[in-house]
Amino acid sequence: MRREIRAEPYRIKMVEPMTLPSRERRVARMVEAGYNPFSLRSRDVYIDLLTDSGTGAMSDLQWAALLSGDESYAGSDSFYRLEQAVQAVMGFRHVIPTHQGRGAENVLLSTLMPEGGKLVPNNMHFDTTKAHVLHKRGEPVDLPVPVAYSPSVRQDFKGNMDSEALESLLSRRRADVPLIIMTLTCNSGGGQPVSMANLREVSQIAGRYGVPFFLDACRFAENAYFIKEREPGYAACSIGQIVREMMSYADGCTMSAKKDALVNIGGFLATNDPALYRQATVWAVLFEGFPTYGGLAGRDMEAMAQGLYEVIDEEYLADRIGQVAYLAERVRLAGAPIVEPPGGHAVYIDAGALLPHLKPYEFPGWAMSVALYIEGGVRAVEIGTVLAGRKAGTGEHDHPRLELLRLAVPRRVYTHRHMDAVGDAVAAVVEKKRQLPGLFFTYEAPVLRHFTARFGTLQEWPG
Ligand code: PLI
Repeated sequence: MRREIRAEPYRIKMVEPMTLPSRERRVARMVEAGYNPFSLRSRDVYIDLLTDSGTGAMSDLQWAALLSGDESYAGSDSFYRLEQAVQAVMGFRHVIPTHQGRGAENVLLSTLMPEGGKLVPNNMHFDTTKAHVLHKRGEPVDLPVPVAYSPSVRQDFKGNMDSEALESLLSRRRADVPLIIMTLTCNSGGGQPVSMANLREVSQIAGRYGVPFFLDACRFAENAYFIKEREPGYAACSIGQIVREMMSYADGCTMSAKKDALVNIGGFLATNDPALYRQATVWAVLFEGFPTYGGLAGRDMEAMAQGLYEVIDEEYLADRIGQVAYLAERVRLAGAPIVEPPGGHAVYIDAGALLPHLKPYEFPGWAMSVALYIEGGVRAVEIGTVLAGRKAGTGEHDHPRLELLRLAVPRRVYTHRHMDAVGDAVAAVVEKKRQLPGLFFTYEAPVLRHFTARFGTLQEWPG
C-alpha cells in the first residue's frame, strides 16, 4: 500500500526571493513584450510555469556531487558514474552524454536515417523530435490512440500508440521506416502516460518487422508511477522494477536530463546495441563532444547520475504527480476545462473551449497566456495555433485540433500555496473570459515564430 503523503517530502534549505509585480507593472511589461510571455524577463514573473525542463531544484546530494566532478577531457570518472547510474536505473549498457535531449535526438537520427524520405512513427512527436526528423528530410508520423484528441474523456493511458495503425503502416512501408519512437510521457498529448501493455505490443511489432524501437524517455519515472497506480499487476512492483521492464522493451532511449534526471542541463543517448553505439559515437564527437563528456562538464554528469537515483523514489513521485493533480483540481474549481485526466508534469487548459468567442486564428490559447500573466503574474505556454506555425504548401496557419494552454510545474520548486495562487489567477481570467480580445501578429518570424512573435490586440485589453 502507498503511504499517505501529507506534505512535500523535503524541507527547504535555500530560498530564492521573488515578488508579485503590481498589476500596473504587469500590464506595462506585457505591452513592452509585444504580448509575448517568452519576451518577459523572468524577474517580472511571479510563478513561472513556462516549462518543467531544466527548471527544477537539485537536492543537497546533487549539489554535493557537483564538487566531485572530474573535468578530464577523456575518461572522466564522472562519466563512469553516469554510465553506472543509467545501467542500474534503466538497464541500458552503452551511454553517450549530450548537452540536452535534442542533442541525443540529433545523434540518434543522424545514425539511423542518414538518407531523406523516411517515415518516423511516434505516439506524438515533441517539437524538437519533429524538427530533427524534418531536418533529416524525413516525415514525422503521429500515431496516438484516437482518444488522445478528446480532452474531456478520462482514460488511464491516453499516451498510448495506436498499434493497429503502426502495424498497418509497417505492412505497407516497412522499407521506409528507420525507427519507431515512443514518447514517455506523451508531452504533446497532455503529458499522458503509456501503458506497459502498449510498450510490450509496440516492441513486439517492431521486433516482427525488424525496426529499431527507441523511447524518448524524458519523463520515464513519471510514466512508471502511472503504471504502478493504474495498470493491473504493477501495484506491488517498485518504480525501479517498472522502469527496468519499460526499458527492456526498447533498443535504447534518448533522454533530456532536464526533466526526470532532476538537473538544469544535460541529456544522453543510451542503447544495448553495440554496433549502433559505435556508429552513434561518430556523430556524437562531431555534434556534442568526446563520448565521455558529450558537451557537459564532469560536474553536470555527477548531478545527473545522482538525479537518476533520486527520481525513482516513490515518495518523490507521489508528491510530484500529486502536486500536478492538486493544481488540476484548483483549475477545475476556477471554472476552466482541462485535458483529463491531468498528466504527470503539467495541467493543460482547453482554452479553445473556455474562449469560444475567439476563432483559432485569433489565438485563444495565446490570449489566455497573456491574461494569466496580467491577472496573476503567472507565465504559461500556448500549445495551439501560434506554436503550430504555418503549412509549408499554402502558408496558412496549421491549426492543431486543440487550442491549449500548458501550466508546466517545475520539480521541487513551488509549494501547494503557489498552486493556490495559480488557481486564483485562473479564476480571475475565467471571470473576464468574455471580454478577452483576440490577437494578431505585428511581427512573425518564418520559423519557430512563437519565441519572437509580437502581437496587437483586436480590442482594448479589459482593466
Ligand atoms: O529541451 P531538450 O533538448 O533537453 O529536450 C527536448 C525534448 C524532447 N522530448 C520531449 C518529450 C520534450 O518534452 C523535450 C523538451 N521539452 C520541453 C523544453 C518542454 O518545455 O516540454
